[in-house]
Amino acid sequence: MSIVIPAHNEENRLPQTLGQIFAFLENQSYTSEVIIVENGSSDRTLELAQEFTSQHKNLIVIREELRGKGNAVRRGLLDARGEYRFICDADLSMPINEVQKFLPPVLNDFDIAIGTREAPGAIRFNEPPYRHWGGRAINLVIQLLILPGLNDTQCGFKCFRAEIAENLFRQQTLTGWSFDIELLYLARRKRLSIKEIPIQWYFDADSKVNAIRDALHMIGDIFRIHMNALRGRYDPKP
Ligand SMILES: Nc1nc2c(ncn2[C@@H]2O[C@H](COP(=O)(O)OP(=O)(O)O)[C@@H](O)[C@H]2O)c(=O)[nH]1
Ligand SMILES: [Mg+2]
Repeated sequence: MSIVIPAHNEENRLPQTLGQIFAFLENQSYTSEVIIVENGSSDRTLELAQEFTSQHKNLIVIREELRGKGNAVRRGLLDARGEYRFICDADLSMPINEVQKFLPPVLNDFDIAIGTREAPGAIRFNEPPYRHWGGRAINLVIQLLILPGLNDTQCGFKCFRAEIAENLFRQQTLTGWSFDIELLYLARRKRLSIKEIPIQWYFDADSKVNAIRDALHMIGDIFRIHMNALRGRYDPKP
């Protein structure tokens, strides 16, 4: 398995996350790698990540020149070698044990498994109401225009089978926070199976999301995907 962590100014949150991930992986029967993709940080995220490589041979640290979470995730998922490729936010806002719900033998026969904070069985801890209702409003627009039926496209924990990742991420055009919406839209068009996995999720006040600016940008991106689709930009090349 590959665990891909996009990291931007994460010097405070990354050490604990890496400690928990490696402790978990050491007890698993499968082989694994962890890929940190850093871009645009103004703190010591890159140096700190590189220091960890001396203790962990299966840790790869990448500096991506292009900005944005979407660019970082694409780079990591395409460089990864795992049969299963798991995107994981640097704050590990989901207990690492939950990863097992995204993998065989617990989960079988899927192309993409996405963490959801909205399905029955999910638990959200400490999320402020403004963030929750802001997220719900954006999800409404996403469902109306692009992805009916998916209640949480933005959760930072998603697992792709290798060939699905290779296929989808090459078609990605969005570079920022909304990249998940485009990927899931592409997946729907290809009739891939998307499984929603209810998770435990802990809100972290140290979020990199700027509620107003990023929400407006996401609304713009949602319309961009909608227009791209109408213009046939996602159609298979002849
Ligand atoms: N590499 C990279 N990672 C980013 C960028 N923007 C956000 N991230 C990462 O995206 C993840 C989610 O960010 P977070 O602040 O936890 O967002 P929230 O959980 O939605 O509040 C974290 O791992 C961030 O470091 C970026 O521009 N580049
Ligand atoms: Mg977070």
